[in-house]
Amino acid sequence: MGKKAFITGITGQDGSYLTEHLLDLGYEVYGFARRNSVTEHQQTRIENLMNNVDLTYGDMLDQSSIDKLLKRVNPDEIYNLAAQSHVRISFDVPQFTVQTNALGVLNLLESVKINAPNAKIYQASSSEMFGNSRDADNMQRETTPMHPVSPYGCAKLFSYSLIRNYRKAFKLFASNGILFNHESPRRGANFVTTKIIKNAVLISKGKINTLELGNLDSKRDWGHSKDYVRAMRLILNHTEPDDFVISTGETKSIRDLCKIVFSKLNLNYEDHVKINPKYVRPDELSYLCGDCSKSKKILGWKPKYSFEELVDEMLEYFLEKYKD
Ligand code: NAP
Ligand code: G4F
Repeated sequence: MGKKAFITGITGQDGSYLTEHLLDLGYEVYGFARRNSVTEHQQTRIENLMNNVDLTYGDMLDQSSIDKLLKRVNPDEIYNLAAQSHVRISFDVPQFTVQTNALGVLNLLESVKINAPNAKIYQASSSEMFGNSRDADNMQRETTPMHPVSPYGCAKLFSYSLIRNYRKAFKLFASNGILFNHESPRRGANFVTTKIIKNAVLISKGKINTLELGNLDSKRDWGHSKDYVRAMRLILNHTEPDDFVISTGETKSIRDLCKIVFSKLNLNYEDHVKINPKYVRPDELSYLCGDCSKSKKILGWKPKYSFEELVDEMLEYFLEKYKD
């Protein structure tokens, strides 16, 4: 019988790719879905997998739902991907963000301690935890100080610390993946990559004329979600629990991304992109570029997708979607 994996956040971008990856490897996959008034919305990304996963209603804020699943399944591996994952929105709903992204992880760890103490736990930690901190070589790595600049980043830093604390204090196999931005055609519509690529395609088809954005000068290290979910499994299958940066080591500004995407569609971004202060954040993380040497050396992980291939895949997806 294959290993049993419990994925929180299974309906999200990473949850859907991780499910496909684990099913391919022969795992049994269990997941939580939250109640949504439009049920179909909950399952859009995993529609094709519904016959192969065990999906139950649950929420990180409802510890009884976590307890029930862990008692019933006793999973070998737990991937905690559930989060209010939008940084800008964490300024609008800071309490919900902190409850889910921080206290939700505490709920999970407490439940694991009692109901499944031998399960290995992966925590979806984030490069947003670094804030505007970087090493002398302009990169962030596992040892770089963390000074988050958003409620999202603060909550993720709390959870990151809790994972390390429970690892040491209670001997849980609990690991952090410190993942830099990763994207795909399944990325939510209000993250900057999808927002730029989808709207540039709509502009190229004459359906709209303008794209409103916030800060064009921040820089991000963008990889592909498919590569990053492979890393999650490697992290849990390493001999000991530890913390790992997953990144590409390349960085580009939002302006660079606009230029690249619009020019692929034979457009000039300056004719269409307008700044709307509503998309500028109260505080901003201006630069990310991750050094993943530790993951390369210890896990043997490296990304397969280039930035160019990521952009092309997302462009093809939206060109096909809006072809008529
Ligand atoms: P995503 O697409 O926004 O997915 C988030 C998932 O969490 C969704 O399934 C969502 O369910 C679920 N969720 C939200 N609140 C919940 C709650 N209270 N209880 C249970 N489930 C809840 O995010 P993603 O891009 O896949 O990211 C996965 C994880 O990695 C997140 O923790 C994110 O913070 C972290 N991360 C992401 C990146 C990145 O660049 N993508 C980088 C570093 C870290 P609904 O479908 O019901 O909303
Ligand atoms: O695409 P973003 O919203 O991603 P952000 O804030 O970097 O967060 C993502 O990556 C984190 C890892 O570093 C994850 F932990 C987190 O869950 C999420 O997946 O914004 C990227 C950049 C920012 O500097 C933002 O200010 O794009 C800038 N930006 C400019 N105009 C915009 C916009 N971002 C969004 N979402 N929308 C805009 O109109």
